[in-house]
Amino acid sequence: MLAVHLISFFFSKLQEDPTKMVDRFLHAMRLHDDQLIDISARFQAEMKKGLSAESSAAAAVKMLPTHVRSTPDGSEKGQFLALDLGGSKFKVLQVKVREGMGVRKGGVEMEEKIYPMSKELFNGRAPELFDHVSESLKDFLHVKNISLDKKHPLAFTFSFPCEQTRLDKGLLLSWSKNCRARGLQGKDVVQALREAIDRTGGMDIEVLAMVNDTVATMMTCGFDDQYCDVGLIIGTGTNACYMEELRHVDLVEGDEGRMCVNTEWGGFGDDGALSDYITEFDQDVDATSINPGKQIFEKMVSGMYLGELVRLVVLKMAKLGQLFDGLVPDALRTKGKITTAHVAAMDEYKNGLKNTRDILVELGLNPSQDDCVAVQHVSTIVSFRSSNLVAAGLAAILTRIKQNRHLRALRITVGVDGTVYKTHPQYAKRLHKVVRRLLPECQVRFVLSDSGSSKGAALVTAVAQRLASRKRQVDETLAPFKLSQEQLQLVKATMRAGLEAGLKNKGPSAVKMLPSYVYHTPDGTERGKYLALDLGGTNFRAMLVKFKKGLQNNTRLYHKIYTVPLEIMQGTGEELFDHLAQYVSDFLDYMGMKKAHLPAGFTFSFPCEQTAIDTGILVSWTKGFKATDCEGHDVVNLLREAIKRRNEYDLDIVAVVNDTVGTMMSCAYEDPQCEVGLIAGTGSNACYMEELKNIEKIRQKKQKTEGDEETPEAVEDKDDGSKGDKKAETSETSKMCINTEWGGLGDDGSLDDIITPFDAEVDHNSVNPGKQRFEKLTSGMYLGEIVREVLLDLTRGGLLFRGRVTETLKTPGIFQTKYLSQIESDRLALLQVRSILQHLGLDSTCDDSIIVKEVCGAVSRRAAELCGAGMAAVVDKIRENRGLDHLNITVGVDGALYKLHPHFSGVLQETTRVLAPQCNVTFLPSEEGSGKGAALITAVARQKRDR
Ligand code: 0WK
Ligand code: 0WK
Ligand code: BGC
Ligand code: BGC
Repeated sequence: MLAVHLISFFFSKLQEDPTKMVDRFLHAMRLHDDQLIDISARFQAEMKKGLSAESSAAAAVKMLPTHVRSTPDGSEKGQFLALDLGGSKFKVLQVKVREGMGVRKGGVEMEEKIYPMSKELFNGRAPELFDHVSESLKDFLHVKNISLDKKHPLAFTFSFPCEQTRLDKGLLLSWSKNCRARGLQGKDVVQALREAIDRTGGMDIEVLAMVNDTVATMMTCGFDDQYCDVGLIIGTGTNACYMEELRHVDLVEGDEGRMCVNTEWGGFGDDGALSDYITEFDQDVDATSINPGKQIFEKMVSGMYLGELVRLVVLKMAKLGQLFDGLVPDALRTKGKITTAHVAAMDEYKNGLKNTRDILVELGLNPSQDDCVAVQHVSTIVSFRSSNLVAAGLAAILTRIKQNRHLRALRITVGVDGTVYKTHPQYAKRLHKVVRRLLPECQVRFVLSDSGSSKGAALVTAVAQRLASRKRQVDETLAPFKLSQEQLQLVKATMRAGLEAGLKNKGPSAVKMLPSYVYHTPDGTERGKYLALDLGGTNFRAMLVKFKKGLQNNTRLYHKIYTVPLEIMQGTGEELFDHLAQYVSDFLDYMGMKKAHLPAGFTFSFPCEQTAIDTGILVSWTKGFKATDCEGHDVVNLLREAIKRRNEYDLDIVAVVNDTVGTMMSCAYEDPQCEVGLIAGTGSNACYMEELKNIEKIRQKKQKTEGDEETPEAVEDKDDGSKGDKKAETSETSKMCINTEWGGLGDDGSLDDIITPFDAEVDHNSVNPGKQRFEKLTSGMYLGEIVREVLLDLTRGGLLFRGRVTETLKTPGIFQTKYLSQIESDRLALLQVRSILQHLGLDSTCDDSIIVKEVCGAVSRRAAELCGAGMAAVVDKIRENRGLDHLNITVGVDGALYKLHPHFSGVLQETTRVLAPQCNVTFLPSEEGSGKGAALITAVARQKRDR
């Protein structure tokens, strides 16, 4: 006998180290980093498939939208009931979030009771299963003495794959783990619960939200950690969710913000994507499961299967005589005899080996030390593979989040729950280590959900309630900006009345309708070299324009832009014009034409009363200008005097034009049908060719002067040198361009019904309160301010920026209109919106950014619609002037708002089309600004003057 022991001991010494034997036997399960990286890459590909509308239906990794759009932000509160079904335990809970007695400040109070959930119920019919759930709920209300009469909001954690169209509706796609109750697949689980609650009766429950346990776990951990954007379950089943950019979730409308996606990664490999990693043991586990071919990844990872995997491996090794001298007791042949709890026990650091012996003895074996070492090592390898696979899956998710957020390094927290992760000592540590090894550039924190997922489910419900109430309040705030067709029709009519009134009376009218003394659009005969000076909204521009012989657009332009400092815009008139004269001097130096004595056209984008082409009495400053001693003065003289004061060059200022007129002329040079000019920039204004006979103030003036002698102009008009047709033309020189100055519409209160308190505030804080009301609803100078006022109001209401009214937000002019254009561009993910807000010193959440974008959209849309209504009034007037049923006309347009804002021009055009259906209006953006137009007018005026 001793001899036998010596031989077997010697043999065993000869025999190799049992762990080496197991390593070889299970080499397919021992995954190296490059394999994990490969699996991670495959999983990333699967995620993309699941997210894209084309391939999601067939995707193995379902990537289910959860309609949870944000993680907790600290404002959730309320009392909720919660059901937690699908994990190893079925729980009913009451969750008090920051509310109710004894809840420590900012804390959450929870009461829970676990109710048995028998196999029969899981394998029976769904209605019975849900009856048991609702009866347990009713029992819980009794036990916890919670009133049955009060309406209770309920959060439902249901840990199976559901296709959700909204938070409180989800169709069960398929059962998993150990449940397969009949009659629920493809049906709405929330409806099934509501029906069961009605069947049980005697309680008033409002099921507000259904969430997957991964989502609830993420929210639970997100309560204390704002970086928690991933939820992970490694329990009976396994799964993960994370906050994905909504624009990547094809199956959900909108591309603003984020949405939590339940990956259902348990299905990874169901399409064969993991076939080269599937071992025979995995195939056996799958073949004997209730859902063969399904949840392949889950069956390699989760607690429901780890024990079985170990059993099958040990069984095979025993059969091959590598263990227990080939003894194979029945217990070892019996499914489920080795549980995951056994695997955890065997894998324990200190007592693992002892536990292994106890477990094997329990199975009716008498294991040798090596057997125990070998079996323990099998458990280690099986659990190690599980944590490695989870690490590969997590690495894929975290890499995707990093890419989504364009970050080089990602700081993130993963909220975790599940018996395997919680009770399997080595598991968590191994997982953390491998994830950090696979993603060295990521700072990953793992937080164990200490109280199950229901806190999270309650928070989802609280968030749902908060988001719903906030959306309602934001919509209420923005409703006055949403103009109805009727209101826009009314604005059109009001504008029309303003045009008519302005043409009629000599005195002040809201829409000033200022004659420009430009009688016709260019005819291509213009020749020569001209200097065009352009004082617009934000800049002063000097331009040299040359018109040469031969084909149409033969113009050469050289220009230079100068920024007019605020203190000059609001200083003295003398300083302002000295500055302009200095800019001109700099430009002539730059062009080497100081001695040229050029003819110049002066685009002056402010309302000027003109009595001739080269005079313009400034009526009133607009757009933030308020230089003194200018209003009521002839701006041409002010410039001439400034040039004289410099006494280093001379200009022949032949014409002064409004930028709308300059823009119309510039565009008419390209398209003769252009008879309207529109500026949608810092300011807002339009001009158009009006019938002379309708311009009463001209006629009146003419009649008055004609009364006492023949007026030179009239004579002048008669012959402007171009013989023949010119002669003909003068007789029917029937039109003159009118600078409407429509910015003043509403100065007489005619727009008060659509002016909101925010508009009133902007007007109040402007340098010209009560003036330019239409402009203050439509132009770039003010849109940013309107948005800021709305954001202030929403923040004061606690709906934005966590209710924190920062100095930044109170700073006028901080929200420049260019930000609107940036924020509203479709290409721009909300991230960039956030960085713009960050840049403005406004720390915002995703939801905040959504609201900011919505406010910008509402304000800019209204501006475009109002301009469209104004333009409809102008073109319809021209059509009626000419007694036409249908008018084809072109509008020359310029201005940063029209040219740079992503939606403004489209909404303006659409509104004009709808409100002036008998006009076919082409909008032609002017290429080179109004300078060319000014030069054209100067060319015509000089021809006439010098003839
Ligand atoms: C506890 C959570 C529950 C989840 C479970 C998963 O409260 O929602 O389903 O963890 O772990 P398991 O119980 O399946 O091990
Ligand atoms: C460019 C024109 C200029 C006009 C300006 C308006 O050349 O005359 O004043 O557009 O646009 P803003 O600069 O105000 O956006
Ligand atoms: C289910 C998931 C669930 C996971 C963890 C899986 O079997 O399909 O919905 O999140 O188990 O409980
Ligand atoms: C001025 C107009 C100008 C418009 C666009 C308004 O503030 O009153 O003269 O055309 O801005 O620049």
